[in-house]
Amino acid sequence: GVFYERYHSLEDIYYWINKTKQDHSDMVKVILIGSSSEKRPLYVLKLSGRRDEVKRAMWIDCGIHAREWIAPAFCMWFVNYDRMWRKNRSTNKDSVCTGADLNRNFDANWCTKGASDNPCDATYCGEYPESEPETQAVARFLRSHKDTVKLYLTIHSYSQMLLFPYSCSYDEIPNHNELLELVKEASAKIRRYYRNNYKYGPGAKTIYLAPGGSDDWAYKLGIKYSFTFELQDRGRYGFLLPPSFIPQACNEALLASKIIALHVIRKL
Ligand code: 0X9
Ligand code: ZN
Repeated sequence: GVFYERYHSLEDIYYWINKTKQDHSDMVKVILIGSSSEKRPLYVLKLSGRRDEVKRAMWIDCGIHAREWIAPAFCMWFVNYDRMWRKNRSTNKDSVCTGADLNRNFDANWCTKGASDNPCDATYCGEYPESEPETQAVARFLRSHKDTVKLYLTIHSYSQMLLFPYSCSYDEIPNHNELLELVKEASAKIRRYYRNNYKYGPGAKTIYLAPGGSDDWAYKLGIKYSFTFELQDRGRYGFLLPPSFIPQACNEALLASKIIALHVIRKL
């Protein structure tokens, strides 16, 4: 955002430190380490993985020399550069925060409970349904092919779950039992073949209420077989799944895809 392309007053920087801590309380800690000759607080911003492992650390200070303004600008830039990004990269008007959650931007009970209307939040729903170019592109394509697309799969990670609509409400879909049986069978096969557990069920009940998702939107569009797969793992590595896990994670998803696709073909 444009905020990081400017120099800021000390007062602004204090505000920014506090805001960063609040918005990323799982990764950012603020430590008071002393005060300046003019008695202003000196803070350390401690960044860590979500599990807050204290094994190896790196120190950066910026602005030991007061006139070197680019130095503190770099420290802020560095902190803002977060590789565990979730959202897209759109700029939000009236906010310094970037991005909307594309899986909250579809037109399915858009921006109700389970999504946020605050551009700084990870589940920001966007300005209006399909406000984001990525959402729009997918939605347009599927709308224009809705009679041919019989099965919709969307792949996420992590938590090992096979989900179907709805996530945008607790309502049961008309073919609830059929889809439940399907994901149950898929989960059982994964357990048998790969000795790995996948939870399954409708999104809202199985994981959480989350409106504006692509699976619910696709279902409402008329695609009666619509699923979200949450792949490996269950939290040990989380989003940072080591490459050596790729083959099994993909084979598990492949097995589930096959079972579901075969069922859909039989039903055509
Ligand atoms: O919250 C999400 O968008 C998905 N979980 S994730 O951890 N990959 O972010 C779950 C999506 C379930 N389906 C819908 N919310 N429609
Ligand atoms: Zn996801």
